[in-house]
Amino acid sequence: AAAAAAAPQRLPFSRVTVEDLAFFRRTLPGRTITDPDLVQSSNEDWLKSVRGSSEVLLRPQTTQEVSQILSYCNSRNLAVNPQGGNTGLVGGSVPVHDEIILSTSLMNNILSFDNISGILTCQAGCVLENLTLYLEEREHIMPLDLGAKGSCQVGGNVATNAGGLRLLRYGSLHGTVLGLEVVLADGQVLDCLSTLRKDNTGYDLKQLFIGSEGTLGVITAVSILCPRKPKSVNVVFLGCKTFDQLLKTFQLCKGMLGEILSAFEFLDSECMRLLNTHLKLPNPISDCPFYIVIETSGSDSNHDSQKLHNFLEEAMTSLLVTDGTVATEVSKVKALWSMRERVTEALTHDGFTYKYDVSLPVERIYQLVTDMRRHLGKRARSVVGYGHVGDGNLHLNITSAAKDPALLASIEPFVYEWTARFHGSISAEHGLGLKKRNYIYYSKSRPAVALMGNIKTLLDPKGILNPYKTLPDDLRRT
Ligand code: FAD
Ligand code: 2HG
Ligand code: ZN
Repeated sequence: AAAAAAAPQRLPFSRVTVEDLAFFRRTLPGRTITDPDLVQSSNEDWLKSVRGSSEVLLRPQTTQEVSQILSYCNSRNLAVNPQGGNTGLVGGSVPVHDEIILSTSLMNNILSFDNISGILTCQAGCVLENLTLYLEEREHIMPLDLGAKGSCQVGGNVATNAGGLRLLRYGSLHGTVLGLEVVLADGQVLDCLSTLRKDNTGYDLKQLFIGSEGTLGVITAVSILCPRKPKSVNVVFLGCKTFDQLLKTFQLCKGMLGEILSAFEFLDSECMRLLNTHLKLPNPISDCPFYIVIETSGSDSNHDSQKLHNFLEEAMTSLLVTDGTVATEVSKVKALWSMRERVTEALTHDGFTYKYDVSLPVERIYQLVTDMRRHLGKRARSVVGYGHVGDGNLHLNITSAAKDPALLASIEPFVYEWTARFHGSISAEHGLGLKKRNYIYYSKSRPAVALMGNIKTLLDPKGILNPYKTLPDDLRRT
């Protein structure tokens, strides 16, 4: 089972029988996996921090198959764990006990793309990077981008309401997802796969499933609004002495780059140390306490570079930034981006990692890192801060040589209380999954959580979909 302290008791679901397996094999011939070696990697999360003990991995290809499986599991009272690319960071993507794993990996067909509207419709198991490559050939891009792009799937992105590196420009999936097809717990197919920008015919039901982390239904297809591929992209990597200067640079940047600004991200010198040490990525500029990654995306390279030049001149002469480098060429753009995208990977080599993903008023975000450092002293190996400054979203990560319950007790609830004091969110973009479910009350009122519970009961009366996740234990019906 999962991490001892967090592992909830198994609920009284049925156990998989030989008759159940026979049904699955008839429904999904050759795609009902029970070889423990093959099921193993789907039982463990990307961070290798939680592990389930499922003995069955199902790989449907069609919505109809998903519907048949869920209808059967619901009638048999068998628990199901929907799984996409298994890159989730809160323990939501793997079973806690013996839940059946329902993987969308083989549901990877693109259904349609409208070149005029930019609307893409595809199955949930399409890998984000493959969609990006498909769209780039058609002069478009996905409205989201994240470090896990090579493995995460669009269904998983929608199920977690993933934010990522472009949210500042293109907004959240609550705005860019136009339609969803979802299979409900009892096997009913809910077709909300609209491809309309505007549709006010009553409640916008698809929104319920965006960020529902596999607890309300299995997303089988997505239609999403994709922006045009920008003709001109520049990336700037800058260094600052203080976080206050970094914030002033953000303000200056918004004013001077305006509509071409597409990302404003940061990392601290501790992140840089981990990139240097564990991934051998050299610092592209001189050593500074803070680093900024700014991306511009526009339609006219002369116009964009003129604006960028003016901004950089102002940032340098006003001494907001101490050093910097600019990239326009694709390979250098990628290299600068990897300094930000690969921090998560670098951390995995530093030891056991405790992850926090909070939203706060932007001027507060780094204060949490310095307060945590002071609070923990020498007990932690590294305390690092990075994230999506433009969205007021900090990633605070703390490492130690091994799993350390005493260290954890010093971090939590300190970090949650700190966040609640400034009316922040204890999960800005990764969701609650298994690890954060019981901390929901730091960010949501009791009536709001109770209403979530009622919605869960309405859509999944037997609670078979991703049990033990997202909703706090005190709501769970046994
Ligand atoms: P999984 O990990 O397989 O599943 C995640 C959750 O969604 C689980 O609860 C699962 O049950 C559910 N789920 C998956 N597919 C479906 C479906 N079809 N229907 C219903 N439920 C489903 N997140 C961000 O928000 N921003 C980032 O910048 C970001 N960067 C990352 C970088 C790295 C290196 C890594 C490892 C992770 C990162 N993540 C980020 C976290 C993660 O949430 C995203 O990677 C991604 O959205 C998860 O997609 P997935 O297909 O891997 O889903
Ligand atoms: C990012 O922005 C991801 O890089 C991962 O959301 C953050 O690992 C983390 O804490
Ligand atoms: Zn992030």
